[in-house]
Amino acid sequence: MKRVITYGTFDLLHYGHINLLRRARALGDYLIVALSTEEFNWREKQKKCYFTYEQRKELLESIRYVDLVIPEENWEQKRRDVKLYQADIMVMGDDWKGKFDFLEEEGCEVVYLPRTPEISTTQIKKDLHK
Ligand code: C2G
Repeated sequence: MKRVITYGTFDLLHYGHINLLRRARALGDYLIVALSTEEFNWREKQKKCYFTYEQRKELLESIRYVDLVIPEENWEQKRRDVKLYQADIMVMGDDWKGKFDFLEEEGCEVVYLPRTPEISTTQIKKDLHK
């Protein structure tokens, strides 16, 4: 049983997120998504979520590629998470390339996948604002 973990905000869920989740799940047999809490998003990423944590969690749990959703509350939890959840692979979009290589020290492979072009939550908000 190969276990994959990924992290993100997943606000205004879109096909770029689905492309990431589908490819991440395809690298193993079980996909854990660590979902950024509103507090973490605001404190660390200055992102204001449109949907609450519970709403974003419900959306993610309805995706066939996702097996478990856990909260992401800080930057430091990744080392603990990969041990606690016995993750074999950590997957992120390549906008994070190189940022999480330290997890290899915990025996967890780190894979950065190409982002889906032209779509982002920020872009959706901008377009809707026009
Ligand atoms: N993503 C993608 N293509 C897009 C948009 C997003 O592949 N067009 C990927 C991102 O690279 C990320 C995941 O989808 O791997 C979730 O994206 P966000 O919700 O924007 O997550 P982010 O704010 O980057 O938070 O500790 C890590 C952070 O929590 C990641």
